[in-house]
Amino acid sequence: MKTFYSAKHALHHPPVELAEGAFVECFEKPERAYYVLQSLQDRKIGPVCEPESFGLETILNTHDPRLVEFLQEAQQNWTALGKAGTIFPTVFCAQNFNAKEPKSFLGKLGYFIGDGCVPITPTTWDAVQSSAFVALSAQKAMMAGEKSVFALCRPPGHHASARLAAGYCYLNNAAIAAQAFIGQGAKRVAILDVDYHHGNGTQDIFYDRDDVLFLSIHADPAVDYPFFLGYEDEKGAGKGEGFNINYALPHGTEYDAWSSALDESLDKIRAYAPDFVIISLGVDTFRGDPISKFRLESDHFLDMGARIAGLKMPTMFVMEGGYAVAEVGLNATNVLAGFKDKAA
Ligand code: Q9C
Ligand code: ZN
Repeated sequence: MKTFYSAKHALHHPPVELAEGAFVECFEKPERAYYVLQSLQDRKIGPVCEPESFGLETILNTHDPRLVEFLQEAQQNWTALGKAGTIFPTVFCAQNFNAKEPKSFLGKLGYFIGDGCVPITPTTWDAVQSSAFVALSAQKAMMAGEKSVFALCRPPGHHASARLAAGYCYLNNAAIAAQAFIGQGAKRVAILDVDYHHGNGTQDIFYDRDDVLFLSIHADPAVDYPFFLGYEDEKGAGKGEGFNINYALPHGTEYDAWSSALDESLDKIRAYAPDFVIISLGVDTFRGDPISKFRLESDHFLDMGARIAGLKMPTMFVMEGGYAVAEVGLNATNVLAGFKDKAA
């Protein structure tokens, strides 16, 4: 299985994030990707390839051009205000999508950023763009006939919606790839999000569509991030009704219950018969994860990969969360190795 990876992810390494009322060291840090890369090289998962560059339109097919422009120009606007250091908003428009875009950059920060978990530094955009290019390069390889590919994206993407960055995510890599598949002639794409957190950005992007089936297995939003979306009664709207499926599980969930939701998800994907499957691969369901409360063991990720391979469908993995840095490599590559062994 080919992996796409760019060292440019390390250009995004803010000193702090805002978590529960305090500035703390970022959980989403470059070491995460280094450990995953190291582990998949040690275990010979397959060749590691550099991504190529793509035109901005590949991103604008999914994202509001104003978000992209905001991210590109944030640093110069911040500097123009006489400010230095990492950019954080202090106002938010509370996900009110009827809100008007303000003229003031300080207001725009709250318009385009959903929470205190998406710090912006002078080199954040370069890393964010390269992460999207990693996903698009993997998508292109799939389109050229690869049966499975791993996009080692960093920063992650699934909390970013068309116009809003949030939860360590700036652009939605999995959604950008799904849109590219559709744009290049795929009739149906399924996105299965196994990250601990609900993929609220991805859900939002495809909520009214039937050409992208979105399924997410995650912590109950009543008690965990992203808090405002991810309930099981969110089933899609209009043409998209029935094409959004959420499994909201309680804190403390073990693999037994988690894998039942996985099996149900895989049955729904089989019934949908997509041309391509995208796995939003977060491994923050691991019991040792510092910000999560599920109880998966490292070996369970092998079984997860094997069950996904049981679909026997072209499958692209896109890295999302996973913050137990010492084990993130083992856990992520266990999914890929479990998939590979079963698919072989
Ligand atoms: N005490 C992803 O896994 N809340 N994003 C952090 C820390 C934000 C997670 C709170 C969690 C965002 C891609
Ligand atoms: Zn997560």
